[in-house]
Amino acid sequence: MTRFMTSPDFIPLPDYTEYPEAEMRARAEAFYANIKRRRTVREFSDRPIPRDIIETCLLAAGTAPNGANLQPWQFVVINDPEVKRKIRDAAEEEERAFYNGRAPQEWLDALAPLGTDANKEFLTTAPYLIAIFGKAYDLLPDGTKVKNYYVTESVGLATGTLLTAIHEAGLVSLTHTPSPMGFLNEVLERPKNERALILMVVGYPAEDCQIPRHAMQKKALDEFVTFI
Ligand code: IYR
Repeated sequence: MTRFMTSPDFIPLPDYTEYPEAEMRARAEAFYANIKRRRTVREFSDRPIPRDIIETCLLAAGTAPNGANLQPWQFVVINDPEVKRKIRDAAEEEERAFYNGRAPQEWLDALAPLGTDANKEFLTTAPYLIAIFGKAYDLLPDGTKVKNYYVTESVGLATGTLLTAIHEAGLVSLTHTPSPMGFLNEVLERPKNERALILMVVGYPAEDCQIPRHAMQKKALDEFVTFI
């Protein structure tokens, strides 16, 4: 990819499709009906998933809008059981510290309805873990640093796109955020311009998978939207 200054070069908007208003409405409603079925899951099956499906979902994630189209992200896809084990051990160590003192009571109270604890079995059960890193800067082959922009926003947008693609494919996910996540740089041998922001867990739900009822409560439109 070119990182030196280039002048603007425009092409006609490719592949845009306009729908008649009624169809637009139906499509928006159909999308909402589908995406509202998405649930975060913490109990995964160990059933394997073909890698090409994950690759296609990642290609979808890579289309997300981002700062200056510098695409300041790195996705590390983990299927190796030994690496999953290392991640689980390190994550559980951080989580034990979190649940046994680091987290303020107010935070623990907010988490109480989810029933989460330091045990992260899904990190070794699920077929795929995807560690998502934001890159503060890129390193050119000669060692020059090139700054990236809106890294957390960009990674958030790409992660949302990935999550939607995974749901659309018929799989489930968990956006896991063990905190702090510095151990992912060590376990995955990532350079220091990369900062782990989310550890996504992907797979089929366990046969007896349950979710907290609390997760079903979504705000009504007028509780989170203001029209002016
Ligand atoms: N990282 C911890 C705690 C946790 C925090 C939030 I905010 C959540 O929405 C869920 C969990 C854990 O994974 O258990």
